Amino acid sequence: MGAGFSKLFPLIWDSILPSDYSTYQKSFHSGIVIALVGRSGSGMSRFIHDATGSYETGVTPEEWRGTNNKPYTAVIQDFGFTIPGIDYADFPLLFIDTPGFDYAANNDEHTALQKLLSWLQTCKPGMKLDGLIFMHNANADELQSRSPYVPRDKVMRELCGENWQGKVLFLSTHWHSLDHEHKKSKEAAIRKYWSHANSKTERYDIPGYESAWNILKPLIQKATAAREQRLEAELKDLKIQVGLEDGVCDRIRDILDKKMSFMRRVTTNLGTLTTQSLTDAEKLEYVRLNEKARKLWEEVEHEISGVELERLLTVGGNQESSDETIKVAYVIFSVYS
Ligand SMILES: Nc1nc2c(ncn2[C@@H]2O[C@H](COP(=O)(O)OP(=O)(O)OP(=O)(O)O)[C@@H](O)[C@H]2O)c(=O)[nH]1
Ligand SMILES: [Mg+2]
Repeated sequence: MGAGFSKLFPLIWDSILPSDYSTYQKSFHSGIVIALVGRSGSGMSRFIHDATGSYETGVTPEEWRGTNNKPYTAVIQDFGFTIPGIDYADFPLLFIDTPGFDYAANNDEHTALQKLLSWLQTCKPGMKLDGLIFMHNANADELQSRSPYVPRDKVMRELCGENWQGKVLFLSTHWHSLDHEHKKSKEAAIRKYWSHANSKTERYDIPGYESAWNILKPLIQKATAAREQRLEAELKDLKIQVGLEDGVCDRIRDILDKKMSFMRRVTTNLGTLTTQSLTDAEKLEYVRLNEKARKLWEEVEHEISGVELERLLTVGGNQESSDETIKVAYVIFSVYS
């Protein structure tokens, strides 16, 4: 019963239950999703490696560079990450690495985004990006001779949702090998090239863990805040549709609030040199929170009966409940009946 019920309100149960990487395999996705597109060799895979400390095999090896004009990342692929010591359900971060383009005909930002969109629609239907990073190697001269990039609003909205501008970032790499004069002209070229995008530009000056997280953090914090709102909405639905008692709802909300504020703190520390992961006190706090969540889960499972779920299905729940929820409920019910 419990596992099925958790599918009705996935975010809540994902957040209060300790879980493992199996959540990553589930068909719906409630995680934080960051995709990278760019010129081949601009450093997309390297950026994922810098942030996660793994994914080494995704990064172009020395011997490949200059000997092959194909992108090293051959196909679009996702790479799941969580903060070491934290369950994936609590920090479900998914990077999407894409093969670089080369600015030949039909092989530029627009084609890369179209391929990314098709991939998302096939592999992760309904998923919207929380961050879309355009990578660019500042050493390259191509931008000077190209007309400014004009984003296609429809594609951007399909990829990132409304207000996509705040989720998009132009990130330039390979600055260390440029002298002062060259830096100035490259910066001017980037400003011109990106002038229609209405999104931020940043420099990835010193490649590594700290810089990568400083770039990711605002995107992740925004995504986390949106996730919190969705959780709050799920809790409201849970209360109305299943008729959970106020006391139980308050306790679920209390655990969610505590976990959210704990995660906000841990997320803010990402990228600081001293806090690579959790302190001993944070580890203990996290274990206790999860223990409390587990106990609450057992109580809720006890409290929610098949009769209530049946009522939800036959009466149709609250008028405001979405068709989607009812559809999921039917699937679950057919599994349990
Ligand atoms: N990110 C980054 N990489 C750099 C920088 N300077 C040199 N590199 C090297 O540039 C190479 C970029 O490789 P990848 O990240 O694999 O390239 P990619 O953008 O994923 O390109 P494809 O997979 O070929 O499309 C790596 O070997 C980096 O070590 C820098 O300032 N930033
Ligand atoms: Mg790559």
